[in-house]
Amino acid sequence: MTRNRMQNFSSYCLLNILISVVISGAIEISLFDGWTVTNGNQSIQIHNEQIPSGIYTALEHANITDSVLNSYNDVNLRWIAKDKWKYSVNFGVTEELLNHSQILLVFHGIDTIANITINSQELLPNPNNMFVRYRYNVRDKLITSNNYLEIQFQSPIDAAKQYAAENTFTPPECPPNVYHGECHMNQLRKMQASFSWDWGLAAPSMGIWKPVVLEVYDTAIIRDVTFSLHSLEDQWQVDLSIYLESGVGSQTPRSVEGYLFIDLMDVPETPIIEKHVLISKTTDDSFKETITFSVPKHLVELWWPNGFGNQTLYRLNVTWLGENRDIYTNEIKQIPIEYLRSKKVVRVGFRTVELLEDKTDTGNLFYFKVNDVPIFMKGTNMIPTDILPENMFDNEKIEYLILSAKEAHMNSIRVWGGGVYESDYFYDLADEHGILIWQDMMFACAMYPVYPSFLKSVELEIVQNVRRLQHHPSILLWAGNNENEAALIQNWYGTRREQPRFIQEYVQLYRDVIEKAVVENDQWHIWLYSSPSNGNQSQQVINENPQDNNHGDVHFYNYILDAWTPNIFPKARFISEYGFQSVPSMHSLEQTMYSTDSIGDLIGHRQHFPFGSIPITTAINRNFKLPKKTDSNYWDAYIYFSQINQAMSTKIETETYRVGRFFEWKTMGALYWQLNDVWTAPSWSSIEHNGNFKLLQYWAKEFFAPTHVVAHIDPLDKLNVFIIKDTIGRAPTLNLFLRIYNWSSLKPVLQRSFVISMPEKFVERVIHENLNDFLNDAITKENSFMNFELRDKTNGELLSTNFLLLDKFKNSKQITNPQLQYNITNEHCNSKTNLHSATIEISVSAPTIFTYIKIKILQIETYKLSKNGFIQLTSKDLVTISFYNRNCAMAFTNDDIQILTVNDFLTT
Ligand code: BMA
Repeated sequence: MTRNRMQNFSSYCLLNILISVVISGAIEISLFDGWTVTNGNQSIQIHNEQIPSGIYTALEHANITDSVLNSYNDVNLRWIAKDKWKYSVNFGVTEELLNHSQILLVFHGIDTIANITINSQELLPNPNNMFVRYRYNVRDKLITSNNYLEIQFQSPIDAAKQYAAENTFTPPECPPNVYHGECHMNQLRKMQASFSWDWGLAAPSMGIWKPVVLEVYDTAIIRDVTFSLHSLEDQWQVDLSIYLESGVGSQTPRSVEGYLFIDLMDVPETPIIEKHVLISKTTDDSFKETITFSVPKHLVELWWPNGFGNQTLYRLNVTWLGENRDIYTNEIKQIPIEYLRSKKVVRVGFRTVELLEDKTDTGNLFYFKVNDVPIFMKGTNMIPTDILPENMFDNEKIEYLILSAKEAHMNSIRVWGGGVYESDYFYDLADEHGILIWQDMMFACAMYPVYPSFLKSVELEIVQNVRRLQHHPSILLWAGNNENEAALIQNWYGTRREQPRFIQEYVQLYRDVIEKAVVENDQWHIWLYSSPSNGNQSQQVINENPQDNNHGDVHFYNYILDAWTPNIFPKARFISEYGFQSVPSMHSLEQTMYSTDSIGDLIGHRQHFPFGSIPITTAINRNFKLPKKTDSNYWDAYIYFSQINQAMSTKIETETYRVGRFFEWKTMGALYWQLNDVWTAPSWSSIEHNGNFKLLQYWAKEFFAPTHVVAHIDPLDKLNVFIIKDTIGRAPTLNLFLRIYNWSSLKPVLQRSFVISMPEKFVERVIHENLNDFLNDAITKENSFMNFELRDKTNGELLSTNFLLLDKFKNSKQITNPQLQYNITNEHCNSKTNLHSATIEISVSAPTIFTYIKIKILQIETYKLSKNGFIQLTSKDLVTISFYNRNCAMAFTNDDIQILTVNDFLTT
């Protein structure tokens, strides 16, 4: 994937060359290019750096260091984060520009503790929150010819240490040693995972991660537009809040006067609203105007989550036209229109969302309805798209992740609280593809300070980000934090000795500051204090047991029990995190290693989980037999088995939750941990850092299928087969085929078919029989397994396939050498796009377990197979492969791949 650093922002200004463009109406000048980056003792100077830029990226661009993601560079390059760095730029402005009333220097994102001067004058306040936009009035500080802007960054490691020493004890102080991380991340309003996590490296960057611009205008500009809907009988009532800005601090005028025009552009039948307004300043220096109007329901289509309908979006254009007057003296003045006008277009969708928590005998349900339809939320949790924040605007990468989720039939993603509020583009794509976003606020696995300036900064962070993101139809809810309530109440970080203080501080932060800021800016979305928590019915900020299966959402991790057995999983309402680690492919590991590195040591170094790889190895040993550590195929086998175990355990767990909707506890959400990775390391991800799918991602497409067949054996040895149908509308009549195979033959030993007319229900149990009734001399648990196929009876379309193992592979008898052979055919390469694809034809003579295509060539970074890790039950099967950026002159041959199967390890 290529890096595309500025796609999300307009970038128009080269050093000392000013190109003014009308963006959102006001004149905006981007200070994009020509920055110099210098370290503390000035021994390093990098010229012509472009914004967004962080220090690790700048050094890599200048060929001073290699990537922090390679080899042991996470530790070896730590000196970067311990130094102080300066970003500086020279720029000129025209005489004409200096005549305008408002000239603001706007930093959309500074990472993190910085001091800014322009022409040697300090700009205050000093930035200390990377999630906040900082604006400075520079009208009186600018000169025409050569302005000098300098941003001095303090090492975040030092700053965190210093704040921790100055403030009251706020645990956890340091991450576990195996993280190779840094301490006191919670002291800074910086991406929490940048100091290390159990899946990620520490790369505590410094820099400018979003654009720096000069905003020039004479009246006001529109910063944000928030949008809320009320569903009335045949109308949508739309409530808009329009937030304007004019200057900052004492230079903000007391009021602004002008016209607002509201145009729902894609619904020409709705009239353009024009309103003359005189708006007074609010306490936060903005100017808020609310406008309510209605849209007849028949004129617009609903917006639906993926799998339930279309994602129809409408552009809403809000334009401001200020009066031709001086904003301070009110004197009439001739002002060019571009300095009076500001425009903001947001895309909106028409949908309702509700959280339902109906009372039951044991507690409360917890589920969401969109447009009155209960939605089983299928999806995953997302960690930051990159460990370096300036790289989070790689739109190709964002698109790849969202499309991969969509392809796997997901309808939801939780943006986890240890990362960042993602880019506008991320939420735009979620809107377009129907991915509901559970949005955490950026607080994770820690207690946080509550001193007044910290809380003020948090308040600003929440207000700005809620106003920025609120209009997206994909946003489902805001949640205050990740696991901080559970951590506090279960004493994860030694808070018990001062529990009353920590409880009081928790309430202060999440209720009095964050919730208040959310509600003041957005009453349309659902608010939850934490994940996991007990939902809203409990009406508690802190609950006795945030992990209560009968209330709200839970996070469930199991590293001890056998996760291939469904009955170990909680009977919970909504599981917003669960997952298993695996090791990334050899192909990806080799891309990140130096030739001198040993693979085992590197995996060990990058395994941050405090129990190490013990859970992975234990699970592998439960089901497979690893080669000896000294054997040459040990790591290949380990990687392969770890990925099977992850895929299989997550499949069984997810299917258990999907089936849970059938039972009285009515599970209504399964978001596995985690979609993506920030580097190539053992982790819970289903997509590796370079975009390659682990087996789990291939399998997710199957276990999240909208219409799906699931078979489980319950503790009483009963075979239960369920049909799940997530879609709305009548389901077709279905054909269910149950086949039993011996491991030794491609011919089923038993076949039964059922005709099922699916009722309106979303889950139905269609078989509930003793397993023993299927067994006999020819069909034993050790020599057989079951296969299921679900088809549309009318047109034969295959809707879902599944399998059920009756025993552990280790105990199985008759697993046969399948005489696997493969051949590459149909190779195509488009020399313009370099899009290269081929078909892998695989022939076998016996059931072949979890056929795994391993790519050996390193010249391609990302590849995608049509499936992987599948049970092959036909003598010939075809898998297509596509890869990017591979030179067409290089043929793709049999030697470029290797195929592993479980059979290889069980038959001798
Ligand atoms: C949960 C998450 C993350 C973590 C994951 C795996 O606790 O919220 O903090 O990475 O589990 O341990």
